[in-house]
Amino acid sequence: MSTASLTLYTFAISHFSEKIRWTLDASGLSFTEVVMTPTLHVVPALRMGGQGETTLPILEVRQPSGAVEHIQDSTQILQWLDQHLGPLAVMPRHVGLNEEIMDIEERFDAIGKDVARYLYHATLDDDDRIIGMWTQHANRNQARLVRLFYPLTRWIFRRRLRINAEAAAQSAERIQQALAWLDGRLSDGRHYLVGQQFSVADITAASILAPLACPDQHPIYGTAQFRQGAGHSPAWLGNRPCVEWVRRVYKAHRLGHPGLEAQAVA
Ligand SMILES: N[C@@H](CCC(=O)N[C@@H](CS)C(=O)NCC(=O)O)C(=O)O
Repeated sequence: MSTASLTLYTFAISHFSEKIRWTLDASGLSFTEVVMTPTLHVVPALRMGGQGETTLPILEVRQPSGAVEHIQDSTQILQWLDQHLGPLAVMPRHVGLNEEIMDIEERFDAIGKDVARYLYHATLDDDDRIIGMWTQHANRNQARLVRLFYPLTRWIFRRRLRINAEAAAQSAERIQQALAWLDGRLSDGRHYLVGQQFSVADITAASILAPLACPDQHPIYGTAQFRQGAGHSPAWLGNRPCVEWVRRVYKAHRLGHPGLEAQAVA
């Protein structure tokens, strides 16, 4: 099994992709990243995932025998990695710890869509900005296609992710509840969310909140261009302890990622 090669299909801007990219890096598992272009990912994701879903990340596992398996959904990928290439240091198997870690993973996964909806609600009509972010790893023809179809894509995207003022306000509410929970958890001065060690609980919370906390080490969210966008500095975000914590976790633990100069396809 150890000789299986791993390919991770991602979006550069996806916080769920970041969660797995970070887990692989933190676990010392080498992988090739294929950064996909939103819109053009749909057909390959449906084909690879095989369950009618178009979401990334998807992990491709290629055995020396030539057998290929695809795992779609970040939680499924974590479990697969731990079962087949683990035990992963970031997923300690001690019964109590493991349950707590996976509860926190689930808690922050649950607001992943809210973070996306909240931010897209503020920016989706800024065509150049969104197309620019979506096509950073696209070739010229792919970028042209994305631009050409953007009005249609935006229409579909708005409906699929329910990007409207009312839903965005509800998302902001749910995000604030998660931030309040995190502030409470950190109020005893702890460094890590579970026990004394860095784990998938920290990776998930920090990755999912990265688009709001904009840590310097994130290749997209850490850029001045992203930070200056609308919706990134709501009053409720402020300098709350959990936002500082996300930045500290990134600074301390998001080391050694080679960047996103990965192969870009579709
Ligand atoms: N439950 C999924 C959620 C992943 C997800 O929502 N991915 C977004 C990007 S952050 C996506 O692929 N959106 C495009 C689509 O749904 O086609 C996971 O944990 O992997």
